[in-house]
Amino acid sequence: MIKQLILPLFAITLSAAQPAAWNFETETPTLEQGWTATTDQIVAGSSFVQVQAEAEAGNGNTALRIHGEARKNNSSPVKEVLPFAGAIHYFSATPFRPADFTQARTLSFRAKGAGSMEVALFHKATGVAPSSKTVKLGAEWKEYRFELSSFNVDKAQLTAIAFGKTSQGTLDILVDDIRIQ
Ligand SMILES: [Ca+2]
Repeated sequence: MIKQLILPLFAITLSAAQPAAWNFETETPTLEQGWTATTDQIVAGSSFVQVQAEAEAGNGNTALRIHGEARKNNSSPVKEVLPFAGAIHYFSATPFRPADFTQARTLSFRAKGAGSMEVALFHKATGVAPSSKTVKLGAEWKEYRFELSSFNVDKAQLTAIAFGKTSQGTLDILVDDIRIQ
């Protein structure tokens, strides 16, 4: 029921946000383009998030900043949905249309911030339910690298990647150099 509700809402809310293509394998000043906020507000939750490209002081680098809070949902029907707040990137111009990453082996990125965050991969077979991993963040940049196979998703039909939080708490993170290759 909830899944059936979420799918059309995702499509309506986010269909205009994506560029036609986004190259993971070339670091450019605009690497962070194509990311957009996603929260449980689409199912009347109260989590909130801001997603923006943020210039680092002094070194000319730009990173993806995700800032907000995942809040517990107390009212029906939202209580059936985990709180979530984060940034999502769809691999196709149409959200949830699959893209083929058969040739890719790893997902890597740098991140820093407080607490922990989840990195989630979506694939066609499970729709809006992603396969995710939790990473601990620190005050300094750290590189994270995962074998795509460890996510147990179909690489030929990936639909989106997201960074965020699915448990109560604030979110204040920077992510950069995101690559699937
Ligand atoms: Ca960068």
